[in-house]
Amino acid sequence: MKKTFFSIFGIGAYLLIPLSVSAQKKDKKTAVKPNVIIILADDIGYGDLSCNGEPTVQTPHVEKLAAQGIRFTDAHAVAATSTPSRYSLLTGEYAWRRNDTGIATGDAGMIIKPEQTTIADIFKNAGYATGAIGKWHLGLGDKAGQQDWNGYITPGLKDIGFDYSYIMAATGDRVPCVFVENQRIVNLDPNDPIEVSYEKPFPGEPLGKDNPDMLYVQKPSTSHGHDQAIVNGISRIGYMKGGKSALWVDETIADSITSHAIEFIESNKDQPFFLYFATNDIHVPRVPHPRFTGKSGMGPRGDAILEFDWSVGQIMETLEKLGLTENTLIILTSDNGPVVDDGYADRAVELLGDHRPWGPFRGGKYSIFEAGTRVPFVVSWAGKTKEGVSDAPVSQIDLFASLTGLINGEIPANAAPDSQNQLSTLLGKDKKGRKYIVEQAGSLSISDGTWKYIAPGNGAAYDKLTNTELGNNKEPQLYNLKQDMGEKKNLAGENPKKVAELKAILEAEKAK
Ligand code: NG6
Ligand code: CA
Repeated sequence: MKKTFFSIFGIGAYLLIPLSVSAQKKDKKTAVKPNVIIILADDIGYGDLSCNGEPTVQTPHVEKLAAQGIRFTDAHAVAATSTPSRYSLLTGEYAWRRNDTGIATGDAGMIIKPEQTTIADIFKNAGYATGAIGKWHLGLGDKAGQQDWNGYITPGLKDIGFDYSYIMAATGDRVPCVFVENQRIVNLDPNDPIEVSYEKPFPGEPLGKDNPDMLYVQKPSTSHGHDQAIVNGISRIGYMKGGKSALWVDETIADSITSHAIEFIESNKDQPFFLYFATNDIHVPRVPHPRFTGKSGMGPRGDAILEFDWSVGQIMETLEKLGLTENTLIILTSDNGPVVDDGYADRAVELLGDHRPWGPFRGGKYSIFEAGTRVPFVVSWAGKTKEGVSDAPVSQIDLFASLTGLINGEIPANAAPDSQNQLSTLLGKDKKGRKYIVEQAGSLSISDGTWKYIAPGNGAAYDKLTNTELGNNKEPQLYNLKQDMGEKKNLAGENPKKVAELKAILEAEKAK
């Protein structure tokens, strides 16, 4: 038989069989578009996740994700606060190119304009289902204070590439304290319309600053700011009235957004999807579900980290259950560095113990020192990413072009001007990374992975309320991050050449 087979078809046919099988497999492989999930934490610092070497709070789900992917040690958010950071991630444009991307109020108009291209547009144009779930903080509607909160809020996320959205308009500490699903407030009773203002209080509505007795004892009361509308016994930034049936319950925010993320994944399991999952954890007010209360030994801040880890575990478990793990790329990161007291008396400072939310770095949220933007960053795609740790300089600004590269999408002219395709570094194929990382807080800085130059600025050097070294200085600063990752020794005086070189590159970047 064997002889006949070879004599009739020859060696070519012998090869043909395995060849055609593998060609088929390959076709199938290239036809399958990977799902992409960006998990964006809020205010989680480099040292807050146990995968980064701080053993004080255990985050096993993130550890598992990191163990099956790549953990980056020199990864940056573009800015040290939420709005500019998120703007940059979603548009691929440095937020500092615009002057309206500072921390947004809860009634800000939509900062990303419908005519702009977002990373969600790229996915949508490539045939993906797209969803944004969780914290938004990039404004809604046309103009500040002009939204139709009781009707269809437009423009909204549908106009910038997200087919589905289930969001908090701004932050947990800003009104309106409601979920907005596909541009309508969830559970709103038309007989109890909601009103929102950032200008003046509504007569008759109690405010935190005059009614400390109304703030629940078991929930954090304010330590600075946050003394306006009282919602669920917690006073917030901004004024609101009505909408009682629509108010979120702080303890179940994580449950609510996580279950919506799971539903989104389940309902799109048979087609490629892009999910932007932005947690409320661990932004203030930190009010995790009672099942996490007391579990970290560090009070609500530590408990909120555990809740974040739980959400990550839920997403991973869902993918596993649906058999999607191997076809889903997950990027886990944070919008900016950590802060301990961010305005609520939740005992975070007192209970911190040995925990270092900022890891080995200086500064924190709001700061131009490293901890402001050097954030946790894990890229995980089971079987596709090379497992390990990478010290390549990477930035969230590059997610736009890199993910476009991943799905063979197209970036229209003028879109994502600052984003570079860094896919091979992100997938662990090389450790090149970005030549320069630009960071934004009070001023701008630029780093090549070794040298970091901080442009002089007039801002305060220190913020007493949050106990943060902001890093601003009227003099230029230069640090050697390889030898001095804690940015203790300003070498600008002894290395004027390096200062001039990095300054020129930063100036050229600004002039683009
Ligand atoms: C600050 C708030 C802070 C936080 C931050 C934005 C006060 C006193 N402080 O103005 O609590 O909300 O804005 O944080 O109001 S971010 O992570 O969304 O950028
Ligand atoms: Ca933040």
